[in-house]
Amino acid sequence: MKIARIEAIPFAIPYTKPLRFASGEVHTADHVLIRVHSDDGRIGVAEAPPRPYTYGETQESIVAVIEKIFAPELIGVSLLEREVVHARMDRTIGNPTAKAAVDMAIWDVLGRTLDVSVTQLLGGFTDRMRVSHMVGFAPDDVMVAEAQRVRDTHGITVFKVKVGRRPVDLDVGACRALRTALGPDVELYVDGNRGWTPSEAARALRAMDDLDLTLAEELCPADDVLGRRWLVSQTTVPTVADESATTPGEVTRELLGGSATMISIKTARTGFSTSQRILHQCEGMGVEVVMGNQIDGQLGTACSVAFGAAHRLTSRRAGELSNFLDMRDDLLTEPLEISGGELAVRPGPGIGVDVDPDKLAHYRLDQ
Ligand code: MUC
Ligand code: MG
Repeated sequence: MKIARIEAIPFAIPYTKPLRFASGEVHTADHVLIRVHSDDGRIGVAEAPPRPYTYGETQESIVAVIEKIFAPELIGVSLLEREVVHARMDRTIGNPTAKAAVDMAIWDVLGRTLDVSVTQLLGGFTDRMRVSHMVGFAPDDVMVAEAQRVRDTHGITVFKVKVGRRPVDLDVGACRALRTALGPDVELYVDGNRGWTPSEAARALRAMDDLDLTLAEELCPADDVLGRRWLVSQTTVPTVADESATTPGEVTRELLGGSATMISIKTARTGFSTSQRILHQCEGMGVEVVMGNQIDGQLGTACSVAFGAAHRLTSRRAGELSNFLDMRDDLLTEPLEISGGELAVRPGPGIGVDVDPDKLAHYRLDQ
C-alpha cells in the first residue's frame, strides 16, 4: 500500500467551441494526467487543468513540480498517510491543481486497493448529483440557443451565466434573454470572474433584480476588500467566493470578513482531502456550498461528482459538471453521460473510471 511511482503526462484535446469568461478563455483542454502507482501494481488517476489566469500554473509547471518535487518526496509513503502526503507537498507553496490531482489519484488507487468507491470512502451519501451548466460569453441568441440545446439534450435546468463584461448592460441583456427564453422554471445564477468593480456589480444586480438569480459568484476581485463587503450589504442574492477561497484560510477570511456568504468547492484545486476540510469548515459555520468546475475533462468531472455525491451538503445543490460536453473527445474508456439533468457516480472501485490507452497515446504530448 505504498506509493511506488508518480507520472505526470501532458495531453491536449480541442474544444468544439471555446468557453469565454471575464478572466480568460479556453480553446483546448491542455491538461495533465496524473498516475499514481502503488507498490502492489495498482494505478490511480486524476487530471490537473492548468489555469494560469486563476492560479498561475501552466501545463509545464504542473509536470515540473510533480516530477521534480512531489514525486521524489512521496515515493514510499503509504496510501493511508494522507497527512504525510500533504505535509510534504505543502512545503512547496501554490501549485493547487498539481497537489489536488496527486491527492485524488492517491484516493483512487486506495479505493482500487480496498475495492471500495471513493464516494463510499468519503461519506457515501448518494450516488448522483443534479447538473448545472456554464454558459460562456457569446451574442445573446447564441447563449440562449446553447442553454436550450443543453436543456433539451441532457435535461439540465440549472445554468450559471458568465458575466463581468463592460458595459454591464451586455450581461444584464444576456441574462434577461436567457430568463425570457427559458421561462421561470430554470435556475439562473451568475459568475463574474472578478470582471467588475463593486459599484458595477451592484448596478448590474439591481438591474437584474426581477430575474430571480439564485447566486452571484466572484463579481469583483478579492483585493476589493471593503468594496466586496459593501456589495454583500447591497444585495439579497447570496455571494459565492470561488477563486478567492481556494484554501481553508482563504475561506475563513472571505466568510468572517463578510466578503462572501457561500463557498464554491472545486476538487480540481483542493482534491478530495482539502475539499473535505473546507466542506466541514463550511458545515460548522452554517455556510452553503456549491460544487464548482475548473473546466474539467471527464476524469476531473468524475472526481467532482464522486466528492459531491459523497456528502449531504455538496449534493444538495446542482453541481457544475458539464464543461466536458464541449470537448471533441476525452480519455475515458466509457464516456460520462448526463441524462435527466443528472450525472451518476461510476459504481466501480476508486473514482470508477479507466483511461483508454489508445486515446492517451493519441493525445499525449510527451511522446
Ligand atoms: C468558474 O467557476 O469560474 C473559469 C475560471 C476558473 O478559474 O474556473 C472557471 C469556472
Ligand atoms: Mg467561478
